[in-house]
Amino acid sequence: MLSEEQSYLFDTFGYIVVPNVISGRQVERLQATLKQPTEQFAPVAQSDNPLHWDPVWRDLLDLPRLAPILEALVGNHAFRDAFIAAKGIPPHPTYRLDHINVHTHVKNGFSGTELHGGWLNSGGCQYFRYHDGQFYNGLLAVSFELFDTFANDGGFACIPGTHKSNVTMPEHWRDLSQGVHESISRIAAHAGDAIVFTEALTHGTLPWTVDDPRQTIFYKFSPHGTTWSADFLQPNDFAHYEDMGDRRMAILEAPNARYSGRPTQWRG
Ligand SMILES: O=C(O)CCC(=O)C(=O)O
Repeated sequence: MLSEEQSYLFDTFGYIVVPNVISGRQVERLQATLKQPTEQFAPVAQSDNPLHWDPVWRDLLDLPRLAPILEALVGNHAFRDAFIAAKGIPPHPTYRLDHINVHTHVKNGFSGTELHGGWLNSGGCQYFRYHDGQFYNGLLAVSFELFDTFANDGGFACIPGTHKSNVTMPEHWRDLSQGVHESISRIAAHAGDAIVFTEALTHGTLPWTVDDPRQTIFYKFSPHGTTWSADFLQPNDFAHYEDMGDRRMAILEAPNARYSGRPTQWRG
């Protein structure tokens, strides 16, 4: 569930900052076990996926403070309600992990990225919708800052409200290395906080102008039946880890409608 404030802010701005989602000890463990930056371009071998690096990376799949927020923003509300009505208990998470990005390249002198986001160029998978009291998001990013980003007034930049915009952004605002227009918000966060934003929002990375480090881990979640990434994880690659319960395995299931009798169930 989202609180009343979170619901209002996410609907209005397209993002929320959730404080203290991971503990100081987890932040230290993530810093200590981070092996390499990862992106989809060029693709990282599945055997090098961060979920293999240390149990703490698998803990991020299903955090107690985040799971209800993901269910409210990405989950399949109709499926969940029907399951509860029939069985009296909630189903496993009705959303999936799409991909993970690990960013370590933002250092003093980093000039910033281009603003991007929205559904137009995504083939439809980066949508935002609100209908009948429920949120629907095609790709939801959760960014975990491993260091405070207050030093640089934020690393994450966005234009709040653009997840619902109808008019194209002035093109000369796009390249943040050429200047950051005053309408672009700088979103600061403490280590351990999570910035939760819809990829329907126009967003990017600010120029980084201080010596303080920035390391950010992005876990991006989709509805169970859709995908952004072409590189689906195989749940059975993780089944041998003792910490991988059914909830975490469900989050790794490849995109499908989750119909009964499907051949892709995580435990054979
Ligand atoms: O640096 C950031 O926080 C923004 C990253 C970004 O643009 C993205 O994940 O799509």
